[in-house]
Amino acid sequence: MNQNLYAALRAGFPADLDAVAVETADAPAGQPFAPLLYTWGDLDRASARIANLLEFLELPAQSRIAVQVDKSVENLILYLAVLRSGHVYLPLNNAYQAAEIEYFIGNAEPAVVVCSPKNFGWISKVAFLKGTQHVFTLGEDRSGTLLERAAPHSDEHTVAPRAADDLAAILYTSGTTGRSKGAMLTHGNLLSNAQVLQRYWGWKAGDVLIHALPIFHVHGLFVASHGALLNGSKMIWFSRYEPKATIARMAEATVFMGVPTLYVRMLGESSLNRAACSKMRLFISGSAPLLTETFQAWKERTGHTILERYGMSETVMLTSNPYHPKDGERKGGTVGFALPGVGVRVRDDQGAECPRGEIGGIEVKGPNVFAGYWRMPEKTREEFTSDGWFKTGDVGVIDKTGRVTIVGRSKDLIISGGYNVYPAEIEGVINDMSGVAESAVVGVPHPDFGEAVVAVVIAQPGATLNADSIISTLKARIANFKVPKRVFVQSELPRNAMGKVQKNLLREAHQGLFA
Ligand code: MLC
Ligand code: AMP
Repeated sequence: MNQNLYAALRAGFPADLDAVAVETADAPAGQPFAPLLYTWGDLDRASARIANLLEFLELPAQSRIAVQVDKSVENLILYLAVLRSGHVYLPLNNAYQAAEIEYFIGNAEPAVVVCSPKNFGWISKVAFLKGTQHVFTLGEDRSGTLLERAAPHSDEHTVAPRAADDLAAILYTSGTTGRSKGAMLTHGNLLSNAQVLQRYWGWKAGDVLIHALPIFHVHGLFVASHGALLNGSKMIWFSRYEPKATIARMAEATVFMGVPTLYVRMLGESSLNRAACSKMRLFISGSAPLLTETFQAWKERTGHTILERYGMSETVMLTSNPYHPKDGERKGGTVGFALPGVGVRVRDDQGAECPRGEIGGIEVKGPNVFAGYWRMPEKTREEFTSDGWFKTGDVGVIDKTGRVTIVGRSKDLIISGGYNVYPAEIEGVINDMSGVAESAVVGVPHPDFGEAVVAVVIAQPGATLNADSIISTLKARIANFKVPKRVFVQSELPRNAMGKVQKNLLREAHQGLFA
């Protein structure tokens, strides 16, 4: 049987291909809003055209197709086209700046790059220099060369045969040291996880998903989109998140997925109440810790208990609070139980498995766990135990009933509004600025983003540094969500007897900055 993920998603489409699969809920930036309706047949035919274009280009097998565009339904269709053509989808956050893009393109060596028309000038230059043969454009408003070039191709296409362990996508995730690593996900990783979630979360006929997340990360691209596609469920499609408009569409929907910031922002709207959510059956949160106060406030305001789950780019979804009451209670502050087929264990520093109730490093195993980091066999080996479990870098505890609670991270990572920021990367960029001797980057509590990035910078002797100009220099060099919300220029960093920077003291000192 063809194990191509698209074949399985396609099998989930309803018999009536003229039914609406996606309805847009906002307009491309600066344009008047008129809803666009895409039927299931549209998704199939439009992805066939792009798949036929990719085949016409006679790309080497398993070519990487790198995509950095604004969110649109056509972007989703492009993803489906890459799957069905058997190539490898490589989504890039649209906040990434030139140096970041240069690294990803140099590392992944994509045969095709698709970018926004407004970025064609600089991205095509980078891509052609790195050996990419084809650069297409795709605008939020369906403009650009990709659709133009695909238009003459047939809207029928035979899905390329793929095995479960063939690559489907590469998702770059930053590391605690050095550069980003490309997590290689197979058709089998993605399909097994989507099927488990379809059952575990009780997807059913008549479900409608509000899709308000970006589609360049696991949460929006895989968890949300696959859920709806595999179940043949309609999506109400926001190209950017707007809390008031999202609440207004809940009367027509049943499922919503978001990072905690999306919930915090909706709680700030007076229109959020029980009546607005009366048709909804499931609110899912993940990608970052959901504060128990948000969990509680949501329950009080809407009458719904948010289901929190836990996952990673390398593993897709790992654990989930129960959907069905028979499987247990949804508890705030916990991430629930290992999903069916997923192994989760907690081990101490010596590698001994912790007794239930004791804290240790979370390790996981299962058909969802990725195939390794792209062209980094050493890194891949380091992140797996000798008996084949993946070390998540998260620290947690499993209770007697099997329920998992995350209590921290052994990796130096900040999660801001659901995006990961690695302090080592930001420190590296700051340290390269003239006049900087050293720096330390930490995350501190933030009411909107959960955590906010803060930098403490030390000047070289005789140099004068200005916090605002450090921020504006950073904005030109790294994605905006990585840029520190505040920079402090100090005379020294706190260090312990071994000379190691005491980041805990910096976090304590700036704890109340955004309170
Ligand atoms: C935007 N900004 C952020 C930010 N997002 N700052 C810190 N953290 C963030 N996440 C900043 C911008 O730099 C800008 O600053 C200002 O906020 C406004 O920008 P914006 O683009 O208008 O922001 P907005 O559209 O409001 O975006 C906020 C958001 C977005 C929460 C909607 O960040 C978002 O969609 N987050 C979801 C991320 C996600 O999907 N994560 C899943 C990863 S998968 P300035 O200074 O320029 O004005 C994963 C695995 C798993 O983790 O388990 O799911
Ligand atoms: P990413 O590399 O972007 O896939 O981020 C994965 C990381 O997000 C995990 O290793 C966790 O640290 C974090 N994460 C995901 N879901 C949750 C959650 N529900 N609670 C706490 N942390 C989470």
